[in-house]
Parts: sequence; C-alpha cells; structure tokens
Amino acid sequence: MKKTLAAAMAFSLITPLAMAQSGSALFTQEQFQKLDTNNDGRVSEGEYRLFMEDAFGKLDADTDGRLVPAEINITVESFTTADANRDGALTRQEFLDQAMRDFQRADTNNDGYLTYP
Ligand SMILES: [Ca+2]
Ligand SMILES: [Ca+2]
Ligand SMILES: [Ca+2]
Repeated sequence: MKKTLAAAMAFSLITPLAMAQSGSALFTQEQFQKLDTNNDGRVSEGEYRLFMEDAFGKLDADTDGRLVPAEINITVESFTTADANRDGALTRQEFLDQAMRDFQRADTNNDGYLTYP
C-alpha cells in the first residue's frame, strides 16, 4: 500500500529517538512547508497538532479509531513508547500525546514554535 506523505511524516515524527537526536532538522524543507500552513516560516503547536490529527485519520485504515502496528509502520520500541496503556493499539489521544511530546522535545528553545534551520 502506498503511503501518503502525511503518513510517512507521522512515522518519522513519532520516532522519539530520531527526534531527540536531530530536533527540527528532522524535517525536510518540503515537509516543513507542509506543516507550516500559514507560511510564517515556523510551525506552531496548533499547526503541528492539526497535521497529526489529519495523519491519524489517514493512518487508521479500518477507521476504528485505533492504530495497530499493521497500520503504522514504526519500530516496536516507538510503538510501545506511544502506547501509554500497553493495550497494543494507539488511540487518537495516545497518538497525539506522543506527537506533542515529540514537538516539545524538538522545540529546544521552548518558544512554542519549530523553525527550519
Ligand atoms: Ca506557521
Ligand atoms: Ca485502526
Ligand atoms: Ca493504547
């Protein structure tokens, strides 16, 4: 199955280790521009959250509101990190919680925005 760009991004964004190592440099410029919906040169928490909510909908192939490992092609380690209640599926809330943790980790100067280097 061909993955959308949003889905591909979600995979990378939800990988805490990659994020911790490279911060917002994890994005390509193209990805950054997709996230920066108001084109002000930075990605706010709101822009990021909207994108990830959209990504969740795209990833949830059977639309049951839960992502299982077959739907989200990430490492077991990343999946387990995001799966807060360890039930083997990510709810929208678990997915977004992890996404926002990634955002905050990438926002190294804590100003609520990610900028492209
Ligand atoms: Ca923006
Ligand atoms: Ca599902
Ligand atoms: Ca869960």
